[in-house]
Amino acid sequence: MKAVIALGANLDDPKSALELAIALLREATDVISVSSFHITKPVGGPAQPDYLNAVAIIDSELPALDLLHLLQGIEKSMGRVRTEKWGPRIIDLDLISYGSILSEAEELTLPHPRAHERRFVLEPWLEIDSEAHVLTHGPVREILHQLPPAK
Ligand code: A4P
Ligand code: MG
Repeated sequence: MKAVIALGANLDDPKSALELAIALLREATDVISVSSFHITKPVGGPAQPDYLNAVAIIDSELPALDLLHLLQGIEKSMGRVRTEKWGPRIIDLDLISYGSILSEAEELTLPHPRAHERRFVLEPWLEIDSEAHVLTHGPVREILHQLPPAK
């Protein structure tokens, strides 16, 4: 099943962090494609450095929660410490969508509840999948047209 994963980093050396996270994903799953790295302004949270964001599409047969735990294991192995909500981070791996699974559980909401409002997710995703869709909100190309321009 196809999974869309958003990667973000804005501490230390974000480029190396994204590269390492992708290498670890390749060890654990079948990575189909990876977008370029986009420099983005932080959305929400405290004053913090710009982010480097990317999206990867992988193929996986894992149950959804196992896939989430795999992503969290990669974050942990890279030294991510959870402090402030939306605060700066060494690496963030979010599961944006997984096949056609719909979930409203707090531990794993699918599609990711904020993906459709975030250019830093939608733009790299569209770059590697021109047909990208957010199950609950429609084609990424159209959602992007309706979002306010990046600040
Ligand atoms: N969780 C529920 N659904 C999911 C899902 N689909 N994928 C739960 C991943 N996790 C999911 O996540 C908090 C909880 O969400 C977890 O316990 C998990 O079970 P977290 O990674 O611990 O905390 P977080 O990342 O700080 O929170 P959250 O809500 O994921 O933050 P966001 O919404 O990802 O925002 N600006 C720019 N330019 N670029 C960024 O990458 N990122 C954020 C973080 C804010 N601003 C940003 C960026
Ligand atoms: Mg997260």
